[in-house]
Amino acid sequence: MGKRRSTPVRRAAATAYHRKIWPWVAVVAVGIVLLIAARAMRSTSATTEQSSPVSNARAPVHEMPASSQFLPTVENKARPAGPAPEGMVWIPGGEFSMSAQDPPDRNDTVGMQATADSRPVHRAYVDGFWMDATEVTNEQFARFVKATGYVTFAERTPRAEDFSGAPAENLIAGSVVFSPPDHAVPLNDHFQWWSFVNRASWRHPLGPRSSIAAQDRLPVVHVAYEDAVAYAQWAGKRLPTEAEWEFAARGGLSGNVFPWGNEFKKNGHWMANTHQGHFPDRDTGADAFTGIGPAAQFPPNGYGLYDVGGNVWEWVSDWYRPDYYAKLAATGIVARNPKGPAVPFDPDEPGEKKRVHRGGSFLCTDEYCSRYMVGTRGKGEITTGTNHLGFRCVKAPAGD
Ligand SMILES: [Ca+2]
Ligand SMILES: [Ca+2]
Repeated sequence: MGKRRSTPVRRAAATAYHRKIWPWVAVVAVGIVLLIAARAMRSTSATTEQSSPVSNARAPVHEMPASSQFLPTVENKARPAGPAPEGMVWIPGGEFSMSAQDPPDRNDTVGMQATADSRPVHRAYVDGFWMDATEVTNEQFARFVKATGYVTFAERTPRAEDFSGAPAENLIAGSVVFSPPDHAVPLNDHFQWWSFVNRASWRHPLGPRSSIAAQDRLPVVHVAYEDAVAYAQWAGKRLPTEAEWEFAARGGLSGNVFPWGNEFKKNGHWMANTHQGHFPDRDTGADAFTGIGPAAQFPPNGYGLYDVGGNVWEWVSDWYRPDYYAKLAATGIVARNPKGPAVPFDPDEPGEKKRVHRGGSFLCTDEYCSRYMVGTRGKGEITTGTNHLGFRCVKAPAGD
């Protein structure tokens, strides 16, 4: 594993990433309380949330329901003519209830504060679109790079003229890598398992001695937001909005904790690549994958999407603000094709420009990060890639 040396900007990026998860870490320090809280939420959800049959009726756009509870997803009926673009599935769009479930009897730090910025439940509408069935893979990204000569953010060596005063030895390319200790560590020190690694990149996910040989089907990682946008533009696609991503991830259901329902293991079967064992030092791989896994190894959701829970986090195009949902709800009308706030703001790090991440990763566990829960949100500084962050694309139907 590479040494932890970084340029100011890379160090800032790495620090931003670390600080991003700081609130979670702080909460984990009282792990037993969190476990109880998370399980209580799931138990509550399992008994109060209802999966709803999908309607074919087009949703009228109307005033926001007064209820803060989840209401049925109402899909659009129209579907574009012709075959699906390669590797994509049709997401009908429509009206749905967005966010993580508000516990009915409290407004606390349920599930690692997983729902603190995804409240309240509010109604949104999105038009239909095509979506990549899987996270963008190494094979797909390699084709893009071969065709364009694109160099990702993590691969670029910072220029001295951009960082006056920075020692030359600190002007190095690299990215943030999960580097777990071989023993249990306190969960309040994320530097125990995250490191800035010199020359880590999508080609070398764990550092310069690693490679992606024979890993064509693994999702590409270490992509900054601009890298994901560049790929999408080359492919004739774009990144999804957060609302599009959540509509798609819910698969036509409403109010479920996970993309597949309310039970983490459906009929006893693993449904996503997450982390089992003691975090961060021991991933047992009980779900068949220790660390990252190839795309599409678990059942798809109701729309045919794989890995919308777990494996790698996914960039979406919305800027991050923790109060965005509250502002939408306060308008009193259904949010129509919401695209996020005009400017980013994270009170934890006011100077950072962050966009939203969704879906959790192979590092998420109910004792540390439970954001494979479908309504929950993540966030990340836009130049910071890691080896558990990727993306997938969407595309408007022909004629739109
Ligand atoms: Ca796993
Ligand atoms: Ca994912």
